[in-house]
Amino acid sequence: MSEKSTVTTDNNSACTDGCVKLPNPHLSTLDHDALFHIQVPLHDTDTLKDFSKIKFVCIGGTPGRMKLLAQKLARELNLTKCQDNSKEDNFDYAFTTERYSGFKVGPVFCVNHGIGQPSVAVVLHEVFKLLQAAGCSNVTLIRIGTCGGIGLEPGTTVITSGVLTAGFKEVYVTSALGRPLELPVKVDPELVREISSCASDNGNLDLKVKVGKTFCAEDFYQSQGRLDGSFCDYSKEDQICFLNKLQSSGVCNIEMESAAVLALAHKVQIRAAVICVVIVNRLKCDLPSLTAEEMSQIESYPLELVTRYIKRHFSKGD
Ligand code: R2B
Repeated sequence: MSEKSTVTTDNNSACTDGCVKLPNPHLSTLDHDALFHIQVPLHDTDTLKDFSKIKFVCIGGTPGRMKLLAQKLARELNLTKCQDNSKEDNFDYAFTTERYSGFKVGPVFCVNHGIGQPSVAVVLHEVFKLLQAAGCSNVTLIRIGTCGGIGLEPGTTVITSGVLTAGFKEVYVTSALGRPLELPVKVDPELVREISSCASDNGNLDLKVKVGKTFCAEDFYQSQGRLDGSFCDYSKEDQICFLNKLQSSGVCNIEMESAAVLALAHKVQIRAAVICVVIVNRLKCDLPSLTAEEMSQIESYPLELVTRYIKRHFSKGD
């Protein structure tokens, strides 16, 4: 293989019984292994037993949002071992490192991933290793987050039905051994349908949900066609042309992690989805202009949708 070549691999692990089985032959030969960034003990039998029942991993940018989700799930679904609902932090397990924070409530593990694909890739490698070590099976991964809308107003929740990255290709571009590596990004249409059907599950809050393609960018500024970064190498006309091209390609939102999440989950055969709420209509402006209250209201929509989805699963006795 030449140093310049781009490799596309789709050699997934074959796991027919739903158990998490990672496609890395080296793992079983290591003298010592640890989860360097999340620091959940990989060899503690009590911890692994506790994690063995995980069925949902929810990830999102900030520790605060993931903590809120874990608190909401604990409150509304009675999922924790500790039945004291008056306790705000009703978690079975929680960790905070310099990099990431995680909160486990019953069969749901909520973890923050920071900004961008490198950050989400690091935490996902470690979460996947934890799931395998704990002997988990039939796990669903859901990213919840915020995004820019293409012709969509703030408050619309987008469920990703396909991802385009730079070059308008449906691949996650990373690297291995100094060579570019392209991994296919796969969406699970059944999961998208299941999640979107939860939009009207609760009469109190009718969520405005749109299913559509996502553009996954490497950066918040130039990669997303903004004019307000510290430098900008293109004109306003170029920006309009890019945003129009996104729209004509069927893209309805822009964020920064979907390609890595869906490609890495596919690589280890974990079903996954991405749910992001629009905080700015990029066809109108670059900068979100919501008040703090509007922002926290809007940020709660993906949390509400994922809670309804998980609630449905447990009410079906899954
Ligand atoms: C949405 O919001 C973050 C940038 O502000 C990033 O993580 C994303 O995808």
